[in-house]
Order: sequence, then structure tokens, then C-alpha cells
Amino acid sequence: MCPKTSKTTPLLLIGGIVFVIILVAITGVTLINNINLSNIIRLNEKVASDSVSATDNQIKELNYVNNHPKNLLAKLPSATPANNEANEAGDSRSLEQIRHEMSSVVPEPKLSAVIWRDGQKSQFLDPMKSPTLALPLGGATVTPGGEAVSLIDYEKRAQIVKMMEHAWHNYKLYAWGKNELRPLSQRPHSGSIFGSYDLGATIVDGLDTLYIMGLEKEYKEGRDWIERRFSLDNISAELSVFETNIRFVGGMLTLYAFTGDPLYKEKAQHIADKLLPAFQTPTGIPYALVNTKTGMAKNYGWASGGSSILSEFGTLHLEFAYLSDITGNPLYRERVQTIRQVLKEIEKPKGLYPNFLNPKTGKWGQQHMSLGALGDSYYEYLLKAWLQSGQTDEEAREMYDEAMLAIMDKMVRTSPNGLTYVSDLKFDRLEHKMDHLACFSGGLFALGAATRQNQHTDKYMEVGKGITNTCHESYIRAPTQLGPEAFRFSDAAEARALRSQEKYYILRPETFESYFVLWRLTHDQKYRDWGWEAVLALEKHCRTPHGYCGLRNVYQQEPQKDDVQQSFFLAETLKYLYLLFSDDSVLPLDEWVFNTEAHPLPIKGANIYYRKAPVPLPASNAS
Ligand code: DMJ
Repeated sequence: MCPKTSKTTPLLLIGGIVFVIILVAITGVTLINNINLSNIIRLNEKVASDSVSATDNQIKELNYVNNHPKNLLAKLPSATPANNEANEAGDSRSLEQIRHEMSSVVPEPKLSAVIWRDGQKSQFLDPMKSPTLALPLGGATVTPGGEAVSLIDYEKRAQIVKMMEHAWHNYKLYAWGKNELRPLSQRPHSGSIFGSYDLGATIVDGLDTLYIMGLEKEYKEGRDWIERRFSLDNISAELSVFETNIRFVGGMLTLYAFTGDPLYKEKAQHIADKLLPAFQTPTGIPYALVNTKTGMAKNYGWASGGSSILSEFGTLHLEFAYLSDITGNPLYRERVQTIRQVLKEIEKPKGLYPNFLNPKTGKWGQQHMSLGALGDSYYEYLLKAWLQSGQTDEEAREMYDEAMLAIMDKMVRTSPNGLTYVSDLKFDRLEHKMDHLACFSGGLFALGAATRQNQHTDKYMEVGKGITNTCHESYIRAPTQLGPEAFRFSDAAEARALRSQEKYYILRPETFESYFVLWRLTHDQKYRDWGWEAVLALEKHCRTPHGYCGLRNVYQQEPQKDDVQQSFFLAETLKYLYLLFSDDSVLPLDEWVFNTEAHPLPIKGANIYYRKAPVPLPASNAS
């Protein structure tokens, strides 16, 4: 037995080993196959999830898109008499009228029609070159063949949503109800513009962005906070009239337009009422600061002998005019109309507006002119007041055209290497420097050109594109790929900051705002590419585990962070970036006009969300 056993043992052993080898080989091949297979599955899943996430994204848009005028049309009942739906929206037009006005609107594009742009296609979609486009400023994008196409870049847009979530969740975690977040120290921050009270600036400023992005849970917690906690009663805060208007009044007005929720109208009016005492000056030009309790108002000590600042008192018109229309109270519009009249009638040196005006004497202060700090949004609001009025406020458009003509002549220059920029002007001397703030003017020049055809149109569009290009240059000439607070043009440098106090970046939106406007107007892919470059730079340098910070010096490889997440990062920077990767039908520019804090306001006569207060019926004289 034993020998027999000893003979069969090696055989069994060899057989076993061979078996194991075969088993391993089979398993290996299967494994490899499986890996390939799972890759393929994963790939398929990705393809599927892309379409799912596309669908998800669309679903996320529902609260906005479903209520969008284009889609509302489909929901309107066929009955023609004056309808409740429109009346609920504060719109006095009949269904028939709405139907008629909306009939030229192209339906929301189908998902299957998603296309990715290429250079060739952007050519014929350039509204400046293609007058055949029915809605050059908005609506779904339409090819010359009349086919509706969607221009959503889902992946990039989803990244912006994630950034918003990161900014919001950390604010919520460490600074809820306070004004802003300090991401490095994980505690609240409050700049003096908020009068050192807890006004939830990030909530009010960021809420419409959450709404647009379809971040419903976050939106609801913000709304809830506003309802329960936001009030300017019983506090003695010294508020900046301008900042409070553009961030708080503007934010509430947009939310009211979006939702029709009376809470926002009440709050907008409540805030504006607190600002009104600042307008009690001999000229009607408001002071810069007002105390919410006492109504005492004053100007900044540093502002040219007690002057008010052009970009501040000149950036109230959109909000105050709209507030009058939705409340039925003409007072707010009257206040800004007074400012308009002063500025219309006053003599303008060389056709330009200095940055300082004394509210008591009605005389200009120092003759410094700028499309950057202290001047910027005044010019913006001239064009936009005209747009907001449905292009009926001709006075505003004329004042805009005249001002821009003078700026073109006296302040817009080209550098030796061909970069277009807007200088500051101090008395008769050009200071060849451009603020980051002035980078919004690329979009402004372009928007002005796209909305009125005259002998300057082509030139203005060219300047708009040129300024936007220069601002992009100021970004890519910095190792961080983020632009400095101000940059200069001299023999030594072009589009670069030279002084240490102008090398910082505080998460500002102006350059992206121009990318967004230029993208909408030209569909040139480069604006999206530039926006994406900036997103990568923001992620690399400004993102921290607890929110986003500005940088102290954009020219350092590893710049120090400033520990402030500005409320305008949520209100503007992320909104413009989100819209840059969205379809044109999301907030079309022929239905919405953005206030200077990127809060979209509806355009009268073009947008059923205008929600004008019903005109009171004439008193009955029956008895
Ligand atoms: C914002 O508050 C507004 O855009 C304002 O018009 C200028 N400054 C900031 C953003 O940089």
C-alpha cells in the first residue's frame, strides 16, 4: 500500500498544482475581463449618469425653469379672460396679451438637442454678424435654420454649483446670520459697510444664486432666516446707502420677482424706507451713510470736502424705480428721478462726470473721473435704467450715450502692445491705470452696442471685447491666474499691478461678468475657456477647507489668503460663472437686467415676472 501510495502522491501533487495553475489562469483572465467589463460598465454608467445628471440638472432647475415665462406659456389655461395666474403675479395683462407677447419666444430646448460649441458654429451665432437671429439677447439659442439648441456645459456648471455649496455650507456652519465668513479662522466677519450688525449679508446676497442653481434646501433655510430674523428695526446701525441698496434691497427685489413671495417685497420696502432719510439734502443727492435708528445721515470724511460719491448715489435707480412699481408707491422713483435731474442739468467738465458731488451745494468736488472705483456703476445704471424700462426711458439712454462718447474720447486708450483699457482721469492728466472694478465695462460697452445700432455700435463692441481681453490678460499675467485689484500701463509693464497695495484679489466678479455678457452676445468659446481657467485658479488658490478667501498678492506662487469670503462671491462671482456655462434661456438678457450686485431684475413689458402693483380702480362716483 505504502509504495503504491508513494507513487500516486507526486502524481496527485502535480495534478493539483496543474489544476491550481489552470484555476489561477482562468480566474486571472476572468478578472481581467471583469476589470475591462467593469470599466465598460463604469463608462456606460458615466455616459448614463451624465445624461441622468443632465436630467437631474434640469430637474434642479425646475423651480426656476418651470416658472420661467417661456414654460409658463405652456401652463396657461386656454381661457382668454383676465386671469388669476397673471394677476397673482401682479401682472395686469390679460392672458391673451401675455400669450401674444410670448408667442415669439422659442420653446425651451430639448435635452437631445444639447450640442457642444465649436468655432465654426459660433460664427453664425454671433448676433452682431447675424441679424437673422430673432432674439439676439435671449431666448433659447436658435440656429439660422430655426432649430433650438441648448448650450449648457453640464460638467463645468456642476462644478460651480459645488463651489456654491462649499461657500454656503461653511458660512452656515461658522457664521450663520452674521454678515460674512472668515474661512481660515472659521468665525464671522463683518465689514463696516454692514454697520457692524448681524444682517445676514451672505444670506440675503447669495439667496437668488441658490434659487437659480436649484439648491432648494439651502434656499429654504435662507428664506426662513429672512422671515424670522431679518429686520432693521430696533438697531442703531450706520449703513452704507449704496451697499445696502445693491445687496439687500436688490437681493430682496430679485427674490420677489422670482417667487412672488410678499415677504421679499415687504423686506425690500422696509430696508429702502430706512435709507430714505439720507435723501434729505438741499439737492436731493443722498448722503453715503445713514443711521437706521436716528435717521442721521452723513458723508465719508475722506470724500472730497463732504461730497457724495457718484458710483454710490448714482447706483440706486434700478432698485428704487422697481420698488415703486411693485409697491405702487411713487416715492422711491421720485427720489432717484431727482438725482437724475441734478446730474442731467449740471455742467459736465468735458462731458464727463467727476466722482464727487457736494449734496449741499450741488457742485462737483475733485475732478477725478473713473470707470473703476467711485464712478463705475453710475454709467452701468444709465444703460440699465433704459433697459429695465423696456427701452422707454430715453433720457437715461441719451445720458449713457453722451457719457460713453466722452469716455471713449478722453479715457479709453490702447497700450503700445495693443491692449485696450480705460484710464482714470485726474483733472487733465490721464493715470494709465485700470481698477479691477472697471473690468465690468467690457460687458457694459458690449451690451450698449448690442442694444442700439448707430455709427458707434461696431467701435463700442470692439472696445467691449478689447477691455474684456485686457482684463483676461491681467489675470493670466499673474502666476496665480487671478487678476490684481488694479493694473497699469507704462513702459515697464502692461496689465500688471506695480504697487504692493494693488496686488490683491478679493474674489471680485467684474471680469467674469464681462465674460458672461460677451459669451451671451457672441458665443465665442474663448469666454467660457477664460471663465474655466479662472475657476481652476479659484479652486487652487482661494479654496480652503472652510470656504473661499481672497489673496494678498496674486503675483506670488503661494499667496497668502485674506480670510474673508465676501458676500459678493456668492451673489456675483459664482452666479456669473454659473450663467456662463448655462443656456441663454436661463435669465435671458432681453427679459432680465442685472443690478450691480448681479441681482437680476425683470424688464418692464418683456417679462411677466415684473409683478407691477395693480393700478387702484378709480373711486366710484355712483352715489
Ligand atoms: C460689488 O459689491 C458690486 O459689484 C459693486 O458694484 C462693486 N464692488 C463689488 C464687487 O467687486
